[in-house]
Amino acid sequence: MAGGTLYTFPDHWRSYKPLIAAQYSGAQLRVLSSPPHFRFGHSNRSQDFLAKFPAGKVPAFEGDDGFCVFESNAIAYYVSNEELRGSSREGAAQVLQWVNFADSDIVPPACTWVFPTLGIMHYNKQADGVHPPPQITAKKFAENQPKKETGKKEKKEKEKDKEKTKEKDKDSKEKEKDKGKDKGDPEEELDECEQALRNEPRPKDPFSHLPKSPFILDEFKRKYSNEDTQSVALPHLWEHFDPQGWSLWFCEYKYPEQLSQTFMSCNLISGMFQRLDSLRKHAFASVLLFGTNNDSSISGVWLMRGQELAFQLCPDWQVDYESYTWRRLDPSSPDSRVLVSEYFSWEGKFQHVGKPFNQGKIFK
Ligand SMILES: N[C@@H](CCC(=O)N[C@@H](CS)C(=O)NCC(=O)O)C(=O)O
Repeated sequence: MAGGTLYTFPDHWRSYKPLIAAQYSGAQLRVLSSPPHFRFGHSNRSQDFLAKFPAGKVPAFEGDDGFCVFESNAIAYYVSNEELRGSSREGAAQVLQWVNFADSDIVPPACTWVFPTLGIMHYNKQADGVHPPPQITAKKFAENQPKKETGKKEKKEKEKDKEKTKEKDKDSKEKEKDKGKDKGDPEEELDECEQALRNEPRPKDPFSHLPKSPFILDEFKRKYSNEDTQSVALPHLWEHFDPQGWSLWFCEYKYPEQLSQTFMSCNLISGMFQRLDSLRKHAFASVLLFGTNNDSSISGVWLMRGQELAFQLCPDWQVDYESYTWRRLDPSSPDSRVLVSEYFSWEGKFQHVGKPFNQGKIFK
């Protein structure tokens, strides 16, 4: 049975297709639709995500066995069972027929009709005329389908429901028209994706509570990137460092015995940096790998805004930091200065490490 993770945003109607199929087939789907695990508009644009799903769209499915597939219909197909896919060639063709029919003939007019009532788009009279109302199209087809017997009582209930729905549709359409009248100018129209993005709570700056600091991280980064570390960047750091607004930390990877190939250890470091992308404005780090295959360790020095470990301020930043031990460095102590100097310049004795420097990565 195909089990795995479905990436989406909350209540995304396209995701209902795989979710419903999974309900029928018994496939186990884990849904990641909100932070810290998945944030629509961010996570689906990350390198990690794009490597697996080049279209960068949701829903997207990652199987427990690593198989990745996007497009809601394809995912629904994959998590289905034989009965849902059609067990004969004819059955399978009919399933495909209805899937395609829904996409081409039901979804577009349904969007034109339904999105305005959801407040996703404004009512658009012109567009409304382009497609026949979905109820009409679908009704035409439904009428031609072999009918199932329905009990009298059930029929009556259904009739009542139909009437109610008609009334509601009329009401909301009327309201939408009135809304349209009030608005002289056509307003910005959002499609459902834009709407979902807009609905995402805007991330607040996790450092907004801190008083302004005279230390400008970008200036230091520029010195570090363009000039000599020992003779220019480090003296600049010590001259301008603001110990009230910023802090320095030493970190060590907790599980060196699990580090095997050095390229994998490097991926571990770069993976962490990637996941911390949104912290770049507020932090700088040099994280180094020591030793060689099957005998290595990772440690580094971080410069970050505030007096707390910044990772604690935002759930998105908490994936990796607990795999490290953290020690605050006193910027006025000569030992700390040596440590910072060695880690930032990738030169020195690294006495506490006991393994030779192998390579380093800079977070900036
Ligand atoms: N045909 C695709 C459509 C998927 C799609 O367009 N998804 C939009 C959300 S509605 C998306 O992920 N857009 C990416 C973005 O806006 O970042 C399907 O059925 O899965």
